[in-house]
Amino acid sequence: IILRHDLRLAMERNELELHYQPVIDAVSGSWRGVEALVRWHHPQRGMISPGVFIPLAEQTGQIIEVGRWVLRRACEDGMQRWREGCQVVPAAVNISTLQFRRRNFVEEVRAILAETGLPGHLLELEVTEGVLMENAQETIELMKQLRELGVTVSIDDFGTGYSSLRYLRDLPASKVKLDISFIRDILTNPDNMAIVQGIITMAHHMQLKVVAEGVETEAQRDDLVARGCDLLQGFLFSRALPVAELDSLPARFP
Ligand code: G
Ligand code: G
Ligand code: MN
Ligand code: NA
Repeated sequence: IILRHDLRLAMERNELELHYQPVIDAVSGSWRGVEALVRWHHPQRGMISPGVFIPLAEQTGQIIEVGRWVLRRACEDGMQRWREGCQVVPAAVNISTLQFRRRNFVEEVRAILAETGLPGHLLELEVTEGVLMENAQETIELMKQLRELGVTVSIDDFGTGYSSLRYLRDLPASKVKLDISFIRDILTNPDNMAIVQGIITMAHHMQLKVVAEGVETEAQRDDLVARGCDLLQGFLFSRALPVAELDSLPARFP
Protein backbone atom coordinates (compact mmCIF):
# COMPACT_ATOMS: atom_id res chain seq x y z
CA ILE A 1 0.00 0.00 0.00
CA ILE A 2 0.99 3.57 -0.54
CA LEU A 3 1.40 5.77 2.47
CA ARG A 4 1.09 9.45 3.03
CA HIS A 5 4.80 9.46 3.79
CA ASP A 6 5.65 7.93 0.36
CA LEU A 7 3.70 10.61 -1.44
CA ARG A 8 5.45 13.34 0.51
CA LEU A 9 8.81 11.85 -0.45
CA ALA A 10 7.66 11.56 -4.05
CA MET A 11 7.05 15.31 -4.13
CA GLU A 12 10.41 16.02 -2.52
CA ARG A 13 12.27 13.69 -4.87
CA ASN A 14 10.57 14.99 -7.99
CA GLU A 15 9.05 11.63 -8.81
CA LEU A 16 5.83 13.04 -10.26
CA GLU A 17 5.64 13.47 -14.02
CA LEU A 18 3.09 15.15 -16.22
CA HIS A 19 2.08 13.46 -19.46
CA TYR A 20 -0.18 14.88 -22.15
CA GLN A 21 -2.85 13.30 -24.32
CA PRO A 22 -3.95 15.17 -27.47
CA VAL A 23 -7.55 16.29 -27.91
CA ILE A 24 -8.43 16.61 -31.58
CA ASP A 25 -11.09 18.25 -33.71
CA ALA A 26 -13.58 15.54 -34.67
CA VAL A 27 -13.95 16.83 -38.23
CA SER A 28 -10.50 18.12 -39.24
CA GLY A 29 -8.31 15.88 -37.07
CA SER A 30 -6.15 18.81 -36.02
CA TRP A 31 -5.09 19.42 -32.43
CA ARG A 32 -7.40 21.46 -30.24
CA GLY A 33 -5.77 20.81 -26.89
CA VAL A 34 -4.02 18.37 -24.60
CA GLU A 35 -5.10 16.86 -21.29
CA ALA A 36 -2.43 16.81 -18.58
CA LEU A 37 -2.37 13.49 -16.71
CA VAL A 38 -0.08 13.02 -13.73
CA ARG A 39 2.06 9.90 -13.19
CA TRP A 40 4.20 8.80 -10.28
CA HIS A 41 7.52 7.33 -11.35
CA HIS A 42 8.31 5.29 -8.24
CA PRO A 43 11.96 4.14 -7.96
CA GLN A 44 10.96 0.60 -6.89
CA ARG A 45 7.42 0.13 -8.08
CA GLY A 46 7.67 1.76 -11.50
CA MET A 47 4.88 3.87 -12.91
CA ILE A 48 1.98 4.31 -10.48
CA SER A 49 -1.33 5.37 -12.04
CA PRO A 50 -3.12 8.46 -10.78
CA GLY A 51 -6.16 6.22 -10.38
CA VAL A 52 -4.23 4.73 -7.44
CA PHE A 53 -2.60 7.70 -5.75
CA ILE A 54 -5.01 10.56 -6.49
CA PRO A 55 -7.78 9.04 -4.32
CA LEU A 56 -5.19 8.58 -1.55
CA ALA A 57 -4.02 12.17 -1.92
CA GLU A 58 -7.64 13.30 -1.72
CA GLN A 59 -8.08 11.39 1.53
CA THR A 60 -4.95 12.79 3.15
CA GLY A 61 -5.39 16.32 1.83
CA GLN A 62 -2.11 16.07 -0.08
CA ILE A 63 -4.12 16.64 -3.26
CA ILE A 64 -3.74 20.35 -2.57
CA GLU A 65 0.02 20.14 -2.90
CA VAL A 66 -0.06 17.60 -5.75
CA GLY A 67 -2.68 19.68 -7.56
CA ARG A 68 -0.66 22.84 -7.21
CA TRP A 69 2.42 21.06 -8.60
CA VAL A 70 0.40 19.76 -11.59
CA LEU A 71 -1.07 23.19 -12.33
CA ARG A 72 2.29 24.88 -12.18
CA ARG A 73 4.03 22.25 -14.28
CA ALA A 74 1.32 22.34 -16.95
CA CYS A 75 1.68 26.13 -17.18
CA GLU A 76 5.48 25.91 -17.28
CA ASP A 77 5.40 23.24 -20.00
CA GLY A 78 2.92 25.28 -22.05
CA MET A 79 5.05 28.37 -21.72
CA GLN A 80 8.21 26.47 -22.64
CA ARG A 81 6.57 25.15 -25.80
CA TRP A 82 5.42 28.63 -26.68
CA ARG A 83 8.94 30.02 -26.28
CA GLU A 84 10.33 27.22 -28.45
CA GLY A 85 7.86 28.12 -31.18
CA CYS A 86 6.05 24.76 -31.02
CA GLN A 87 2.43 24.41 -31.94
CA VAL A 88 0.70 25.51 -28.72
CA VAL A 89 -2.79 24.38 -27.79
CA PRO A 90 -4.61 24.83 -24.49
CA ALA A 91 -3.71 22.37 -21.73
CA ALA A 92 -6.55 20.92 -19.65
CA VAL A 93 -5.72 20.20 -16.01
CA ASN A 94 -7.83 17.95 -13.77
CA ILE A 95 -8.86 19.68 -10.56
CA SER A 96 -10.16 17.72 -7.57
CA THR A 97 -13.29 19.01 -5.90
CA LEU A 98 -11.37 19.66 -2.70
CA GLN A 99 -8.85 21.79 -4.58
CA PHE A 100 -11.49 23.69 -6.54
CA ARG A 101 -13.52 24.41 -3.44
CA ARG A 102 -10.59 25.69 -1.45
CA ARG A 103 -10.58 29.33 -0.51
CA ASN A 104 -8.21 31.29 -2.74
CA PHE A 105 -8.21 28.73 -5.55
CA VAL A 106 -8.82 31.45 -8.14
CA GLU A 107 -6.02 33.51 -6.59
CA GLU A 108 -3.73 30.51 -6.85
CA VAL A 109 -4.53 30.11 -10.56
CA ARG A 110 -4.01 33.83 -11.10
CA ALA A 111 -0.62 33.71 -9.34
CA ILE A 112 0.59 30.67 -11.29
CA LEU A 113 -0.40 32.30 -14.60
CA ALA A 114 1.39 35.49 -13.60
CA GLU A 115 4.52 33.68 -12.44
CA THR A 116 4.82 31.43 -15.47
CA GLY A 117 3.64 34.02 -18.00
CA LEU A 118 1.15 31.63 -19.63
CA PRO A 119 -1.86 33.44 -21.13
CA GLY A 120 -5.07 32.32 -19.40
CA HIS A 121 -6.69 31.17 -22.63
CA LEU A 122 -4.07 28.41 -22.87
CA LEU A 123 -5.33 26.86 -19.63
CA GLU A 124 -8.48 24.81 -19.13
CA LEU A 125 -9.65 23.21 -15.91
CA GLU A 126 -11.57 19.94 -15.71
CA VAL A 127 -13.89 19.44 -12.77
CA THR A 128 -16.32 16.59 -12.18
CA GLU A 129 -20.03 16.84 -11.62
CA GLY A 130 -19.42 16.51 -7.90
CA VAL A 131 -18.29 20.13 -7.87
CA LEU A 132 -21.68 21.21 -9.20
CA MET A 133 -23.72 19.44 -6.61
CA GLU A 134 -22.33 20.92 -3.44
CA ASN A 135 -22.88 24.62 -3.90
CA ALA A 136 -24.07 25.52 -7.37
CA GLN A 137 -24.19 29.27 -6.79
CA GLU A 138 -20.65 29.42 -5.47
CA THR A 139 -19.43 27.22 -8.34
CA ILE A 140 -20.99 29.55 -10.90
CA GLU A 141 -19.25 32.47 -9.21
CA LEU A 142 -15.86 30.71 -9.23
CA MET A 143 -16.19 29.82 -12.89
CA LYS A 144 -17.02 33.43 -13.75
CA GLN A 145 -13.90 34.61 -11.92
CA LEU A 146 -11.79 32.06 -13.81
CA ARG A 147 -13.33 33.21 -17.08
CA GLU A 148 -12.16 36.73 -16.34
CA LEU A 149 -8.63 35.29 -16.35
CA GLY A 150 -9.35 33.71 -19.74
CA VAL A 151 -9.39 30.25 -18.16
CA THR A 152 -12.25 27.95 -19.21
CA VAL A 153 -13.82 25.06 -17.33
CA SER A 154 -14.93 21.65 -18.63
CA ILE A 155 -17.20 19.19 -16.87
CA ASP A 156 -15.33 15.87 -16.75
CA ASP A 157 -16.85 12.37 -16.62
CA PHE A 158 -20.14 13.91 -17.64
CA GLY A 159 -23.20 11.72 -17.28
CA THR A 160 -21.92 9.62 -14.39
CA GLY A 161 -23.02 11.89 -11.54
CA TYR A 162 -26.43 12.95 -10.46
CA SER A 163 -26.25 16.65 -11.10
CA SER A 164 -29.36 18.31 -12.39
CA LEU A 165 -29.36 19.37 -16.02
CA ARG A 166 -30.60 22.71 -14.76
CA TYR A 167 -27.15 23.35 -13.26
CA LEU A 168 -25.60 22.78 -16.64
CA ARG A 169 -27.86 25.44 -18.09
CA ASP A 170 -26.71 28.02 -15.56
CA LEU A 171 -23.05 27.06 -15.62
CA PRO A 172 -20.41 29.19 -17.36
CA ALA A 173 -18.61 26.04 -18.56
CA SER A 174 -17.36 25.63 -22.13
CA LYS A 175 -17.23 21.85 -22.60
CA VAL A 176 -18.58 18.60 -21.32
CA LYS A 177 -16.46 15.46 -21.48
CA LEU A 178 -18.43 12.28 -22.05
CA ASP A 179 -17.39 9.62 -19.62
CA ILE A 180 -15.32 6.79 -21.07
CA SER A 181 -17.94 4.22 -20.02
CA PHE A 182 -20.41 5.58 -22.59
CA ILE A 183 -17.86 5.38 -25.40
CA ARG A 184 -16.66 1.86 -24.63
CA ASP A 185 -19.82 0.15 -25.90
CA ILE A 186 -21.47 2.97 -27.78
CA LEU A 187 -21.83 0.80 -30.88
CA THR A 188 -23.46 -2.15 -29.15
CA ASN A 189 -25.48 -0.64 -26.32
CA PRO A 190 -28.59 1.25 -27.51
CA ASP A 191 -28.98 2.89 -24.12
CA ASN A 192 -25.50 4.39 -24.31
CA MET A 193 -26.14 5.53 -27.88
CA ALA A 194 -29.25 7.35 -26.71
CA ILE A 195 -27.48 8.90 -23.73
CA VAL A 196 -24.57 10.13 -25.85
CA GLN A 197 -26.91 11.54 -28.50
CA GLY A 198 -29.02 13.20 -25.82
CA ILE A 199 -26.01 14.80 -24.13
CA ILE A 200 -24.64 16.10 -27.45
CA THR A 201 -27.98 17.60 -28.50
CA MET A 202 -28.55 19.20 -25.12
CA ALA A 203 -24.97 20.50 -24.79
CA HIS A 204 -25.08 22.09 -28.25
CA HIS A 205 -28.35 23.74 -27.36
CA MET A 206 -26.50 25.33 -24.43
CA GLN A 207 -23.52 26.39 -26.54
CA LEU A 208 -21.26 23.76 -24.97
CA LYS A 209 -18.76 21.67 -26.93
CA VAL A 210 -18.68 17.92 -26.37
CA VAL A 211 -15.49 15.90 -25.96
CA ALA A 212 -15.49 12.09 -26.19
CA GLU A 213 -12.79 10.37 -24.18
CA GLY A 214 -11.47 6.85 -24.58
CA VAL A 215 -11.96 6.65 -28.35
CA GLU A 216 -10.13 3.47 -29.34
CA THR A 217 -11.54 2.43 -32.72
CA GLU A 218 -12.35 4.04 -36.05
CA ALA A 219 -15.91 2.74 -35.77
CA GLN A 220 -16.36 4.58 -32.47
CA ARG A 221 -14.89 7.72 -33.99
CA ASP A 222 -17.15 7.56 -37.05
CA ASP A 223 -20.22 7.08 -34.90
CA LEU A 224 -19.30 10.02 -32.64
CA VAL A 225 -18.62 12.26 -35.63
CA ALA A 226 -21.99 11.31 -37.12
CA ARG A 227 -23.67 12.21 -33.84
CA GLY A 228 -22.09 15.67 -33.88
CA CYS A 229 -19.44 15.20 -31.20
CA ASP A 230 -16.96 18.11 -31.44
CA LEU A 231 -13.70 16.80 -29.99
CA LEU A 232 -12.09 13.39 -29.59
CA GLN A 233 -9.47 11.93 -27.30
CA GLY A 234 -8.23 8.36 -26.94
CA PHE A 235 -5.78 5.63 -27.81
CA LEU A 236 -6.94 5.68 -31.47
CA PHE A 237 -4.95 8.92 -31.73
CA SER A 238 -2.42 8.74 -28.92
CA ARG A 239 -1.94 7.76 -25.32
CA ALA A 240 -0.64 10.41 -22.92
CA LEU A 241 3.02 11.19 -23.64
CA PRO A 242 5.85 13.12 -21.98
CA VAL A 243 5.92 16.69 -23.26
CA ALA A 244 9.14 16.08 -25.23
CA GLU A 245 7.44 13.34 -27.26
CA LEU A 246 4.42 15.37 -28.36
CA ASP A 247 6.23 16.64 -31.43
CA SER A 248 6.61 13.08 -32.72
CA LEU A 249 2.83 13.02 -33.31
CA PRO A 250 1.28 14.24 -36.57
CA ALA A 251 -0.03 17.82 -36.68
CA ARG A 252 -3.24 16.36 -38.05
CA PHE A 253 -4.70 12.93 -37.43
CA PRO A 254 -6.22 11.23 -40.51
O1 G B 1 -4.19 8.65 -16.74
P1 G B 1 -5.14 7.75 -16.03
O2 G B 1 -6.18 7.13 -16.90
O3 G B 1 -4.46 6.66 -15.27
O4 G B 1 -5.92 8.67 -14.94
C1 G B 1 -6.73 8.11 -13.96
C2 G B 1 -7.56 9.16 -13.28
O5 G B 1 -6.73 10.09 -12.58
C3 G B 1 -8.42 9.97 -14.22
O6 G B 1 -9.73 9.93 -13.69
C4 G B 1 -7.89 11.36 -14.15
O7 G B 1 -8.94 12.32 -14.20
C5 G B 1 -7.19 11.40 -12.82
N1 G B 1 -6.08 12.35 -12.87
C6 G B 1 -5.02 12.30 -13.69
N2 G B 1 -4.20 13.34 -13.48
C7 G B 1 -4.77 14.08 -12.49
C8 G B 1 -4.40 15.30 -11.82
O8 G B 1 -3.39 15.93 -12.11
N3 G B 1 -5.23 15.73 -10.84
C9 G B 1 -6.37 15.09 -10.51
N4 G B 1 -7.13 15.58 -9.54
N5 G B 1 -6.76 13.94 -11.12
C10 G B 1 -5.96 13.45 -12.10
O1 G C 1 -9.63 12.76 -16.31
P1 G C 1 -10.08 11.39 -16.69
O2 G C 1 -10.57 10.58 -15.53
O3 G C 1 -11.13 11.39 -17.74
O4 G C 1 -8.80 10.70 -17.31
C1 G C 1 -8.78 10.06 -18.53
C2 G C 1 -8.31 8.64 -18.33
O5 G C 1 -8.60 7.82 -19.45
C3 G C 1 -6.83 8.56 -18.12
O6 G C 1 -6.60 7.64 -17.12
C4 G C 1 -6.29 8.04 -19.47
O7 G C 1 -5.08 7.36 -19.34
C5 G C 1 -7.41 7.13 -19.88
N1 G C 1 -7.52 6.95 -21.31
C6 G C 1 -7.22 7.84 -22.26
N2 G C 1 -7.50 7.38 -23.49
C7 G C 1 -8.00 6.13 -23.31
C8 G C 1 -8.51 5.16 -24.20
O8 G C 1 -8.58 5.33 -25.42
N3 G C 1 -8.94 3.99 -23.65
C9 G C 1 -8.92 3.77 -22.30
N4 G C 1 -9.36 2.59 -21.88
N5 G C 1 -8.46 4.68 -21.43
C10 G C 1 -8.01 5.87 -21.92
MN1 MN D 1 -10.03 14.51 -17.20
NA1 NA E 1 -12.97 11.79 -17.82
